Amino acid sequence: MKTPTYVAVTIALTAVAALSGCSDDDGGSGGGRKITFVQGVKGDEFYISMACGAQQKAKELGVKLDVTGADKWDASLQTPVVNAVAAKSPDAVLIAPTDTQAMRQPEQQLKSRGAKVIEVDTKLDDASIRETAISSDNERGGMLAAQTLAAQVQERGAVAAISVKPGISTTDARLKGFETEIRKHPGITYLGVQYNDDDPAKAASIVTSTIASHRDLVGVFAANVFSGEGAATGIEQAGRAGQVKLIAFDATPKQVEALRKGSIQGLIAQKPFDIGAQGVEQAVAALDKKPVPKAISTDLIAVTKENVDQPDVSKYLYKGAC
Ligand code: T6T
Repeated sequence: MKTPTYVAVTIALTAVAALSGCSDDDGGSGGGRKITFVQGVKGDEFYISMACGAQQKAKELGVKLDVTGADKWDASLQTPVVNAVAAKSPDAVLIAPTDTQAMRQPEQQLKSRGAKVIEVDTKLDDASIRETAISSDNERGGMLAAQTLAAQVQERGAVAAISVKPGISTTDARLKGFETEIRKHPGITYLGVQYNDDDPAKAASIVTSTIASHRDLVGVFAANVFSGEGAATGIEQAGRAGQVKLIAFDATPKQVEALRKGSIQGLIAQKPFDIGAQGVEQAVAALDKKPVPKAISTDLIAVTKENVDQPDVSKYLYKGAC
């Protein structure tokens, strides 16, 4: 029998590959693979923007992408979501684990069922499960926030911080960066951090009661979206908008509106769209057995009333839909 030529072999292989759902690297190397994105929480424009980036990259690479998440930031609610995803045996999963420890076992189950695990935004303490972790340099972001706040309060007075809960890799790193930096400003007294369980109403009441109990309070650092939206509301309710300076992480439409109104003085915007796109790209690379860097750090941008409408800034503001 005549040896089939290279071309014939290739065609045959491709046909087999297409049937089995894995491709032979034809550039759009996603070839029908299934990837699921498990957000930290649903309804958060940070993750909605991340899903937009992931969707766009998935389309480009010919990957089928599902997006899911729990209704509240809570590991006990995220665990059943991850278990349901594992049961569907996706080829890869992008996940923002809501706790550095409690989400280890559910992620291990994903890997045991053959999925490539890509951690986006947050990560576990244990690095052995993930292919890579893609996130902002959160500690540097916290330092940037402290420098911006210190300048806003002319290096004098008492400042406080507000965050979600301990045990979240991102907000813990932001606090670490903020606290390390703010302690270098001798004229400033740091009152410590209070937690709001990712609930903007709780954040608002924490801030109003802190203002009431600390007449010398001149500034607040809010470590994420709902901490920032709540803190802005609290400062407005206390009638101290613009007097008590607020620097918040993230840049949702509501946070940007508060920036324009003057109840927020600065935002540290992440690039969730880029994190999402990178997540899918690295998932496909891992599935193609290509080398994947152990960690990828994405940029941050400081947003103020002065630069918020500049094109190279406004393109990073978060969206409520793609
Ligand atoms: O700040 C982002 C994210 O980076 C953090 O891990 C959790 O909170 C947000 O989703 C905003 O709500």
